[in-house]
Formats: sequence, C-alpha cells, structure tokens
Amino acid sequence: MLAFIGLGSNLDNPRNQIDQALLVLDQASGVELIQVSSFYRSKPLLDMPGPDYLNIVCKINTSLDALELLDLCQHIENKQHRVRDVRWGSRTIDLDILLYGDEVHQTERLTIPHSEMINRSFVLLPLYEIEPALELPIIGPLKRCLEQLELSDIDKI
Ligand code: ROI
Repeated sequence: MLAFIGLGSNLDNPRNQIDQALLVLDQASGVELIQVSSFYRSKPLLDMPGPDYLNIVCKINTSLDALELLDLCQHIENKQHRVRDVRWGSRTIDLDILLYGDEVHQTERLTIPHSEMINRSFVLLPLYEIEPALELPIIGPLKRCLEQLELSDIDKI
C-alpha cells in the first residue's frame, strides 16, 4: 500500500530529528521509503510561542495495515523523546499518517485523511512537491486545496 506521512520538529536540532525518524521508518520491516520532499520552514501554527518548525512529507510503500503503521509512528515519536505535555506545544518529532492508499478511517485512534491536513501549508506544499496530481479521498484534488491556502508564511529550504 502507498502511504504518505508528514513529519515535523521544532526542538533539539529539527533536521537531525527528521533524518533520524526517516532512517528508522526506512529500516522498519514492512516499510520502504520511496520519496522524501524538501524541508520547509514555518512559524508554529496559531502564533504559538516556540522556535520555527521544519516539516517534510515522505511517501512509503508498506505491508503494514494503517493501525500497525500508526503504532510504528508512535514508537518513533516515543523513542525520540516526544513529550506530550502542552496541546499544540513544541515537539522534538511528530509523525502524522496523512494518507493510506485511498482508505478512509474515522476511529478514535486514527483519522485518515488527516483531519487538519487541508488547512496546513506545511503539509500540502511538501505533499504537492512529491505528488502533484494526487486526489485526496473525500476531499478532492490536492492542487485545488493548495489554491485556497495562504503560502506566504512558509519557506522551502
Ligand atoms: N506548526 C508548524 N509550523 N509545523 C508543525 O509541524 C506543527 N505541528 C503541530 C502544531 C503544534 C499544531 N504546530 C505546527 O502539531
């Protein structure tokens, strides 16, 4: 199954945090990393205090089901000492399953497509970079979502 994962970090050397998470993802059994976007820099959402974020999106091929993939993402977050203290607070690493094939999941643990992705330039821009013709289940063409977003607040680096 093809899946897309969004990664973000704004603490403890964000570039290293993201590289480390990609390495663990790629080495996990049942996951093959296919493509990785450029890095994008942006301010924390909602004008929250804290350092700028780096974000990327990666494309994987996986034999894991969606919940197994979620377990793996949370395992990586825990290993990299992500502390879930403040809602919307700074974080060493965040891995969000954005899309899992064409599947739609709406459970307590997992919402796919990711519920906030269409509002976030730091998700849609890197996703567009690696898959411009993507059609999002329920939502429609990725290109149309991007046309409705403010893109002045994010830098490709
Ligand atoms: N803000 C930015 N710019 N990038 C993120 O990855 C990010 N992640 C979050 C919140 C705290 C919502 N803000 C973010 O989880």
